[in-house]
Amino acid sequence: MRMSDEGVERFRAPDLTLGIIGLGYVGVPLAFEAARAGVRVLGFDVKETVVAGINEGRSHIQDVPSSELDPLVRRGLIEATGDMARMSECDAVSICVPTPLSKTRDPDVSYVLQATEAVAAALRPGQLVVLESTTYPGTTREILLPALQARGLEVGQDFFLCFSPERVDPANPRWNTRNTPKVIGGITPRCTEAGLVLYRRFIETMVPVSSAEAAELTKILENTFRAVNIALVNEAAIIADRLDVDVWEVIEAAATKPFGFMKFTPGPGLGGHCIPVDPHYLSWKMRTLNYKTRFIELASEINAEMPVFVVGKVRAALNQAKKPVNGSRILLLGVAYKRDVDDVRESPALDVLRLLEADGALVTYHDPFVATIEEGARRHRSVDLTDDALSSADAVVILTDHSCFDYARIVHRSRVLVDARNATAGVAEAGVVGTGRWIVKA
Ligand code: SAJ
Repeated sequence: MRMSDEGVERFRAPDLTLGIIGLGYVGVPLAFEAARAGVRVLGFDVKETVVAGINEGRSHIQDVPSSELDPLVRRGLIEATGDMARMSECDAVSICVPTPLSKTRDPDVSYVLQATEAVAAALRPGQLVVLESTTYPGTTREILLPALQARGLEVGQDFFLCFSPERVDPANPRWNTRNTPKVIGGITPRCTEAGLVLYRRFIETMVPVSSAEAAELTKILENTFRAVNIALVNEAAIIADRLDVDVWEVIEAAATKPFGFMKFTPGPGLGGHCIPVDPHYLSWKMRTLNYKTRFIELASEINAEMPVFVVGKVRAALNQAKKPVNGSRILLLGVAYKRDVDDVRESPALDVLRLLEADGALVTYHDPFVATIEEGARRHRSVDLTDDALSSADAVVILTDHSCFDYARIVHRSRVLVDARNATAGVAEAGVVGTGRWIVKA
């Protein structure tokens, strides 16, 4: 069975249909950019609410407003479905499903496997398949390729297969799916070529590399770089604390170096669904090759220590106010994993909450982006940030430095205040108590 003669050129056709499996923070912006460039998109998702919402022109993704999605849906350029059999309608398929960690902190590629099975079941000559989900080097060749070739089709001849990592940074005001350079590596050079033809229709800059593994490792390196450097400044914070030095002052001073230094800032730990997770995919893969990725393991240990360090500061601040943690009313400000997002996945704030409750504190939180959180068997609701909520708390703890917070008001109204993000640095009334600027009032 030979590929249709069009081969790579097929992906230039005006009547191309691009399938996107997974309509989340990666899939929806990808669908949006492709459709805006005139490529018909058929999105696949297992959540009926997501499918229904998209088909009604409603976006559930911060970075793609419904007002911009709706016209594309009405023009028939974006359609969503839960029917995986419709994969056969697609000339190309981008797989944008989650790649989380399992409970044992090992790669969970179950979503990738499910998507691969659906693509393989409908695979036909001429199709291009691209995995975008962040994963360990070797996934494309070891998992997707055998499943697809089992259909009797030859990669690079009868179909194309690539890896092209997503580089979506939610809420980033400058970089989006269209203008962020996109790496791509195929199982064969013709696979890479096919991927370049497709993506160059709606991505400004494509960066071809020599193999799927090179593309997979590129993405993991990018995010491991962040995890390790964040761990470095977190260890610097612990070191500075023991030396009675203000780590933020030191980092600001180091950042004046115009070359050879890149600023990262300490905080309550490492959150998000990318940075804390992706390096463990590489660790796991390298263990199968009898190699221990020491930087990754050490960074993970140090980043995991930060919630304990912050709780230590809360304990010290309450102690100065002659109060035990046990029985104290503690208000957490911000539980999202980083500023101005609504995502709590792997958020260190949840660790801080868990540790304080384990010590008997009565913990509430306020986060304008996060209405409720499930912590163990407990459900917490975000409380209103009233003056009374601030002044009646035995301690207030800033864990996420959302831009919308009025830090002068928080400093003024709080009796005891711990700042894990140095968010109150510019507030005149913020007295520094103890080392660094962790304890702002006590
Ligand atoms: N963090 C620090 N100190 C820092 C930077 C981050 O403690 O100096 C913490 C954050 O609060 C958060 C975690 O680390 O809890 C991760 O922060 P992040 O800025 O890396 O945020 P993410 O997870 O949204 O990372 C995404 C990534 N994008 C992709 O994977 C496509 C990452 O590669 C981007 O570099 C990052 O956004 C970004 O630059 O914003």
